[in-house]
Amino acid sequence: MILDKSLIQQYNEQLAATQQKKFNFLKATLQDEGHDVTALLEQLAAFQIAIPSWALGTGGTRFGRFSGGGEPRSLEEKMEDVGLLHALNQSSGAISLHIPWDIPQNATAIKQLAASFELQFDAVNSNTFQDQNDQNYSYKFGSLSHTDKQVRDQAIAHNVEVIKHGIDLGSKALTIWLSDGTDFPGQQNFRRSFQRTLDSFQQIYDALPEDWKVFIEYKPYEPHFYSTVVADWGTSLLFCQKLGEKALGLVDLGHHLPNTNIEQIVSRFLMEGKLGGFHFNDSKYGDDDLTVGAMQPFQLFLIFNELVEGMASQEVQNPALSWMIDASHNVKDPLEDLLQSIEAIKIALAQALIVDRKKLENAQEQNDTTTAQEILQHAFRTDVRPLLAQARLESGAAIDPLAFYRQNKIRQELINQRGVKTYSTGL
Ligand code: LRH
Ligand code: MN
Ligand code: MN
Repeated sequence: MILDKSLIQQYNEQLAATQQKKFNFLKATLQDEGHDVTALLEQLAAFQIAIPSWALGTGGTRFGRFSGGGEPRSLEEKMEDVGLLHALNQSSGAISLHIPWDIPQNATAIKQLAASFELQFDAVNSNTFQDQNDQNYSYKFGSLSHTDKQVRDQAIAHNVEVIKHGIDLGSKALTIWLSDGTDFPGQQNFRRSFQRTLDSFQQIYDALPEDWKVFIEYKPYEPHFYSTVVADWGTSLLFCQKLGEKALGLVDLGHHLPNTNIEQIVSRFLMEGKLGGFHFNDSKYGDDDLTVGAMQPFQLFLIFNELVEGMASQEVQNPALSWMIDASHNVKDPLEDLLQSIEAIKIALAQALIVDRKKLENAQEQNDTTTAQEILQHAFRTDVRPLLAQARLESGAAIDPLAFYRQNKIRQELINQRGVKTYSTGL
């Protein structure tokens, strides 16, 4: 489904007066506080978040999937959905593919299609956490860490294949998430598992083109429940440091034990110039993959606070980051869910951008804890939504993408085109 842009314009005209009123008030407030509102709008408009190809259908639990209908049935239709999101908010100008869930059969045609929706390809993801029908060896007891060299070689070859697909599409990074781990004490030797994995990573690293990066994603448990090989940010960093410059850590917000201070992890990675990117989602218990900002918006803000501070600091030398969503679940329309996630990410970014950095630094130097806390709370409690809406309006997106989506019955239109019983590939 291709959106007629004049529909968005007409819709915005209806909301323009109210938007103007809200924006003028916020603009004046922010200017009084010393902010350059034009610069803020530019930063917000430029910020793009990649949509995972596996999040466009319902998913999210191991126990069942309840399709709402109209799900994309092919990679082409997935890209159409991302194109739709991008047309609605002008903030989703990239897609991240999971292979072999989404294999680009004809890279040239896929690239052309992407260009027609103004989409780029962010990191490509490999999958050695599931067995495929045509593979020789099973990953039941691991892939890149496996005790058997033949299994490791098969998993390495898959990653090299994924890099090739990425090259054909113009992607510049490979994300590796390993499910490798153990379920019982004594099942494997921790040190040897690490060393075998390092050796496998090294071979994949050697296959990376000059201008590519590899992101090493960590996760403490699931599907294995005693240990995982890349369990935490420390292990990820260790691998990255051993591998070299192109290897960077990937922070999936759901991949932490409860109450972990993720913002501090972000700061540490940045300090070492080793942060590659994010998989945004939210959670209450574990790797829940819920809509970004649904549970812990303050944590999200604190993460962005570290990012904004770190990326602006002369002391930090970190490459540009990959911003990706990794969320999928069962009860909401996936497109609505993604619109909400993007909004939450941009709210956190905008709030982090309006933190009074000088005053905060001063309060920190003076050990004025109350003032430091007040400064962060003030930014977090500012309703920045009119700023986001203004950035959208000025870039031709819908003032309120979700309301537009509902008003124009887009899901119904997708169901009419694709059918009620549709299940897209993914989790
Ligand atoms: C693992 C994970 C990883 C996978 C994706 C489907 O939990 O976060 O990023 O590639 O889910
Ligand atoms: Mn992830
Ligand atoms: Mn995950």
